[in-house]
Amino acid sequence: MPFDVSRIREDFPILRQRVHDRPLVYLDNAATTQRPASVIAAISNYYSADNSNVHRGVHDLSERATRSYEEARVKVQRFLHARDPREIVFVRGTTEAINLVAQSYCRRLIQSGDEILVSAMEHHSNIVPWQMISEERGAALRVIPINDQGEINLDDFDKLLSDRTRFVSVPHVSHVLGTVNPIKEIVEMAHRRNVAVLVDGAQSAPHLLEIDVSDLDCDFYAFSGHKLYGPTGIGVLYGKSHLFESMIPYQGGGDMISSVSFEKTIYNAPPYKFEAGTPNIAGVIGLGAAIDYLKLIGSEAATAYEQELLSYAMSSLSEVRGVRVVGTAAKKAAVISFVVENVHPHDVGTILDLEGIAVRTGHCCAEPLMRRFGLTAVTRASIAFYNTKNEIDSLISGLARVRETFN
Ligand code: C6P
Repeated sequence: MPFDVSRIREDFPILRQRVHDRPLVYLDNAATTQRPASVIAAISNYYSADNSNVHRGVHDLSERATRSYEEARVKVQRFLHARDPREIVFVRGTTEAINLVAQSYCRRLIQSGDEILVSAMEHHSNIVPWQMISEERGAALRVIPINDQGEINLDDFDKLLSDRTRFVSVPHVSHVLGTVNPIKEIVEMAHRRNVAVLVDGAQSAPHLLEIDVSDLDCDFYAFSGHKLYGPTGIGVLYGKSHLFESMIPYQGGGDMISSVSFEKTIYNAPPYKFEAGTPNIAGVIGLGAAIDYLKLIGSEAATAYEQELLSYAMSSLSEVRGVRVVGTAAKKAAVISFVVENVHPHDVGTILDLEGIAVRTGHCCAEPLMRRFGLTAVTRASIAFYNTKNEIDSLISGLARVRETFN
């Protein structure tokens, strides 16, 4: 059955609006996606009917809230193909998930002279937490290079792996280049040296939609709810049970303990020992609703449709004079960064905005990657399954307007 995008668009109320008197063309999905009405309703229903704290009350409202919260954990477990719901920790987003691993796993592990490997295509969230730990522990951050298409060469990765390597953290999908990285191979190679791997899934969860952490065999996997058609302020850290068991939490507070005295605290079991304080209950429930929605529309059809839009956009862009795409990997998700000759990306973004088209411009939280390509900024159009070929055509016409303005 063909993917019925007009039908899908009806599920997203925000897409019906006009911006600067033009129909909104939302192509900033890598920054954050829009939410279907069912996610908005789930949050509203929770606050209207069940709002209460979780894991704390014996009253009915608290039990309902707890049930919905824990059901959402199971939905995430199934979405990621994790073995056990206890391998799912709720956090604020990918950034907090990475910081949790840096502080609770790596801090004790890393010694002076050790090395942590990241790639040249990282988001700042997958650089800075490792730099902080490296500086504190006297370790070094090493960078896996990428080629001009924006791909990791596994031989280069192999050369960097050594007896000093203690940890590897790489993105599944690049938020600037769209590259889909060979995670399974990277994990296999790191594991041969007993090195654990974190996968930054901020962009893969929304674009690949089928994530199988058991098959990838990664040790940690992080993603953000707001990029997966869910709420902001909620995200997920998957971790293998034996690792979560061995880790010491870096945030203390309510709900993460099994007993407290002034002399000693005994921590709760995972995942609760990493969820100190009242969590984002509405966010968790909204994320569960987003996963339900993705199941309903069929992730295979949605990703196939997105790939079709990607090919259409790439070939349309190749015909616009003066436009150069940055990131042309053989395996690519629907994220397209480009530069327009002699026009600053902020000017491109402003002119497109006047046409009702939302894109991201700037360094995209990837300054080292910009430098790798000799740039300071790009324009990025990132596609979701609710976008259309007509919207890609609008982008192309908008770029023609950019060229006219600056010629
Ligand atoms: N990228 C973008 O416009 P948070 O902010 O915690 O939800 O996600 C951080 C993050 C980590 N890794 C990757 C690969 C990402 O793309 C992001 C967020 C957005 O590209 C906002 S900067």
